[in-house]
Amino acid sequence: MTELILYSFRRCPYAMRARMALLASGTRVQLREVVLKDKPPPLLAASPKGTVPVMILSDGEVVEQSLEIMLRVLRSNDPLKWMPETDQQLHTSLRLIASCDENFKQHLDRYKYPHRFNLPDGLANRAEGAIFLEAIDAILRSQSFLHGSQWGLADAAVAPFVRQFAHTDSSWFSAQSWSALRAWLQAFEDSAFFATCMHKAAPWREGDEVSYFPPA
Ligand SMILES: N[C@@H](CCC(=O)N[C@@H](CS)C(=O)NCC(=O)O)C(=O)O
Repeated sequence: MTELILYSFRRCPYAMRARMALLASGTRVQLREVVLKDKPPPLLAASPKGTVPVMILSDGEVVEQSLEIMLRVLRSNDPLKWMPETDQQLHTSLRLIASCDENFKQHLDRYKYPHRFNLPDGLANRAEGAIFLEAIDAILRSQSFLHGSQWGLADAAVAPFVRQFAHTDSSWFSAQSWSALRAWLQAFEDSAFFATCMHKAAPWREGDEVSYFPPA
């Protein structure tokens, strides 16, 4: 059978969430680490939009969105029970993820790289992003994880973005009153799961020896 392929970039938060879902579902893929400034032609041929992650299924189907990759692999195998159990819970998780992707991510980018957006600084966007983080902290005060009593889809989808926000100015982040959020993020960063997802891989070129995720 043809092996699954994942075009990925180690530090990309979208690719991180896809790799976490692959790991959680026990799905092995051929890993093709991409240099964003020099995307390999087979990636662009499969997915001309040119973002990562992109997963190629064994029948050649191309899955081009990180959340779609998560849902595909978890729907086919979910031993850790990362998928919400009810439609209502799935709806709640997807709403939170959409708020991260559609709103929080924009503020994160502007907070992190204000000059790219012709902004004098990222402070207004930091304040806007903080509204999402306050909401997450409130959820985490009432339940251990965004998914519920255990880590799941919403946690894996959102944590890589919260991590980037936190590391943009860690002293400022530590000074905020979000103790539940900080503990949740710290546990994620300290986990063996995270370490496996962040395993370093050399950039892939056509003809290279195959490397896999999860790594051997
Ligand atoms: N909506 C896409 C977004 C993916 C995305 O924007 N990835 C970034 C890297 S973090 C990318 O590939 N950017 C293209 C580039 O920088 O050339 C998804 O969820 O997969």
